[in-house]
Amino acid sequence: MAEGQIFKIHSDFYYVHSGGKDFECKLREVIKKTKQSVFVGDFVEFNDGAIEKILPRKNYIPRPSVANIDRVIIISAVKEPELSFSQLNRYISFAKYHNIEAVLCFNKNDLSSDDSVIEKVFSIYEPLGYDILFTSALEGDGTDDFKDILKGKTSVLCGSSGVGKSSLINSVSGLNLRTKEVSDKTQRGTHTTRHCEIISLDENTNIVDTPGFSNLKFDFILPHEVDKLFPEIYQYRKDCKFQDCLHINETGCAVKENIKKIDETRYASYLEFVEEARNYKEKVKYQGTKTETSHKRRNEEIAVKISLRKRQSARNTLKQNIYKDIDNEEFN
Ligand SMILES: Nc1nc2c(ncn2[C@@H]2O[C@H](COP(=O)(O)OP(=O)(O)O)[C@@H](O)[C@H]2O)c(=O)[nH]1
Ligand SMILES: [Mg+2]
Ligand SMILES: [Zn+2]
Repeated sequence: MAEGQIFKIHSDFYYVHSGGKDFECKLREVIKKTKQSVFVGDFVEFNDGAIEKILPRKNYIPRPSVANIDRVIIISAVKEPELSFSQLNRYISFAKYHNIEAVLCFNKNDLSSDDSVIEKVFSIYEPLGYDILFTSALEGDGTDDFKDILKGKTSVLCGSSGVGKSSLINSVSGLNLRTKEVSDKTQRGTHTTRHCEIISLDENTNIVDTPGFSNLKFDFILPHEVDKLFPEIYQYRKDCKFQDCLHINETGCAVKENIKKIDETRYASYLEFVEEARNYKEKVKYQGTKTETSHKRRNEEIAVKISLRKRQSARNTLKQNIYKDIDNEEFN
């Protein structure tokens, strides 16, 4: 039995990297029967072109799904597109939720001569403990640091379209990923991202090429759990008068008492995510109610039973979504 890591999945085929070689594998029936999910990045035991066992995961990100990541590198552009702190906080909180270390990279530094952006970025994110990098894929500034950051790890790059993810990868890898400027004609044969795939830069350094994390919404977490994603807010929570305080306008809220110490854009993001989490809570509640009314006309007694079961399962889903894959003690 050999051990290896899945680097690509294509319909029924699983491509496993092991001992410097690549193997095309299928899943053994036993694994199919368990309905276990199998992700790019999973370490597996395989034999004769058949995967026998999926080894425990360190972590994973869903949609697009990829497992066993060392870090997420969040790429923003300082300009074109304009730097969005809201989007940045979204990625940061997402990585935190999945208990994955994040590094912040600000690309297209050649387009800005405005040091206030740099200062603002450092003043907000350095105290939170993030590694911060300013780069220009175009001019090659900071790309050595970018290369160093990747070294010896498996990194997922995320960031909005057009910030320069492909350009950065190209600048340090000798790969030729498609960038926006390439015309339609020449795109053929170059790399386009539809599925997650692990690209190996050397034996210990991998980047995961993903189709992107568009429409990331905090619709899988309860409103009063959102503060755990913001350490600078969470530190005050124990002093709030109410245990389920959302730190919005409750009396005796220690967060509001210390609001001047919290960056405005961070707090704005916190409120935004709480709102999304609220919508989710409502949606789950509504699913339960709807079932109840539609069954009422037929049989009052059955209806109540069904709706209760439905509600319970909705609640379970809610809980599962929250506690799924969280190794972080803070969340348990
Ligand atoms: N000025 C400048 N343009 C860049 C830089 N990096 C990428 N670009 C340009 O930004 C556009 C989007 O880059 P791309 O790598 O495709 O972004 P992606 O969508 O994040 O993969 C392309 O036209 C690149 O040439 C940079 O550091 N400076
Ligand atoms: Mg790209
Ligand atoms: Zn509070």
